[in-house]
Amino acid sequence: MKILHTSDWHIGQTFYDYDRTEEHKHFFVQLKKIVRDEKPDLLLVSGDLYHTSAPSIAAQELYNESLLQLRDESLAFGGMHIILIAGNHDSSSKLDVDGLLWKYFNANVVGTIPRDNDESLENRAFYDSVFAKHIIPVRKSRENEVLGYVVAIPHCYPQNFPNINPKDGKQDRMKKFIALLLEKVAEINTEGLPVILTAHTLVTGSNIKGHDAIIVGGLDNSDIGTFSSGWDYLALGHIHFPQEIKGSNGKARYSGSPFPMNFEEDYDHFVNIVEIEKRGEMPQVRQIPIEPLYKMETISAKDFPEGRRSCMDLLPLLHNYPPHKKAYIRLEVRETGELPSDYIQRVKTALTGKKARYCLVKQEIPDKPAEGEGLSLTAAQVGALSPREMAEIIAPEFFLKDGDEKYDDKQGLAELFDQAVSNVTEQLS
Ligand SMILES: [Mn+2]
Repeated sequence: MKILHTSDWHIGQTFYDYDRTEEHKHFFVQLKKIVRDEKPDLLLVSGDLYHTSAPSIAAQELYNESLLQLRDESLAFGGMHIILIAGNHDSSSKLDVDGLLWKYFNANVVGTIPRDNDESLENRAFYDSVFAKHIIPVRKSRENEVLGYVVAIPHCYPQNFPNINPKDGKQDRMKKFIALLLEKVAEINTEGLPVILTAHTLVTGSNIKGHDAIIVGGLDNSDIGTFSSGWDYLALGHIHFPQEIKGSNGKARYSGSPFPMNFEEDYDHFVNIVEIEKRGEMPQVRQIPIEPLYKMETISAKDFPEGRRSCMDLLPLLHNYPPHKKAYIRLEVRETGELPSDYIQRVKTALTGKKARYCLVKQEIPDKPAEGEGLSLTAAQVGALSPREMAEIIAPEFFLKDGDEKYDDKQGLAELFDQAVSNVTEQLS
């Protein structure tokens, strides 16, 4: 079985007010060519299809059109199965509704995980519906033979997984749910076909390069042991940096997002081609690079060899910026005080007529002030801070006093803060 694994498309993202539709289209042109060249049996998308839970009409149109075109492309070589799961950015219930129609195009969209008042194993009807939704036999077309199985686990907070044993803690719920699905697959997979597990989650110990600590922080980490055994490839989504999970022997991987979603993601991006013939065989994995339409470019005063230079010294670099180069531009300046009031205007003027898109100026944050001195941040500095960075500056300033043992646990405080932000984000989403 040949699988094209990708994730974290984030269709409909706007970046500093710039619409990214053109960039997504550029990605889908490349993805269609990969489908044409590689002829996969399965296109597997591990969550964050959309950037927001209420995507615009234009974003939904691009999603529908692209999936239909990918499917049409596959008809030339006998078809391919398409399987998509919800990520934390998606509206899982909305994806379920759309999925009612997609199944007629040999595409399974797995949004929510069913729940019931009685989730004990005696409730056979409930678990039959769970197995029917989350265990997907892979077929090139709806009439074809089964080539393998996908166990699909959409994004779900650990406490919201079915409660097989009411005494279980929240992390155990997820682990037992996945183990139950894999046991069921083992029972029906009498021919020894390959088994693929897909999930949208943070696996403990993965490289979170490019992600805000808040988004991936908190307590919702899953140890690789959470995914039990009985699968040949674990197709992960959520982390945008492509990588294999340590301790998985190369069998568990984040494909990564197809192009950068922020300035920290200016590394190479890929989709994965995975080949597995039989249950228990090592998957053969190849990464196929995706060329971004716009690059992420940080122009920094730190790059001057002479050290500290004025923000004004960056302006000639912008004037000389190649006019046809497509890039998002972030400036990093070393000034800790107020910038000249016309600075942003001068930056924009320097880029006039060029393809480059100005995004922001990131100012260096001043060192902790001496005792008695107040902390002062400019508006630009505040705007460039993440909630966690803000808390780290504010907390010692207002709440922590020397020798105050109760609040001296920095790590503990940071975790509490992450948890609070994650709770709020959950309520808002
Ligand atoms: Mn994502």
